[in-house]
Amino acid sequence: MHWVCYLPGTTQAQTPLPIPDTLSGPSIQLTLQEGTREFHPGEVVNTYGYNGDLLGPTIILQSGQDVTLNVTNTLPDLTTTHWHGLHVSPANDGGPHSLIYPNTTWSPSFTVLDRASTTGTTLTGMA
Ligand SMILES: [Cu+2]
Repeated sequence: MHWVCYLPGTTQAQTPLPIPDTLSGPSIQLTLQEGTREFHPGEVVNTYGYNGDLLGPTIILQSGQDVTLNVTNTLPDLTTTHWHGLHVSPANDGGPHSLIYPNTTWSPSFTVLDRASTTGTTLTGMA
């Protein structure tokens, strides 16, 4: 299936929208990786993504479940990942104090305390 974006006053876009995968369960693997993407025909740009060249999967967690998230950094520099919106301890939350060096894996493990919601955004950044 291809998703197509229409903008008012324009013709049909030629590039399908990327729809991220979903992941769930007690052990989740996220791999930060380099990639490329051709947003406009003939213009290939360098990208970063989780488990792909752009964006990352939607993670579905159940309140009360235990989860370990294995975040592997295959980028050429150190980075970090933060579970924006999750109720977790600082050691499991990520951010500037939890750097992930190249070719290493950060594995926070916790019980999900949050009630049902659709909020939360995973953030990453080059340090
Ligand atoms: Cu946050």
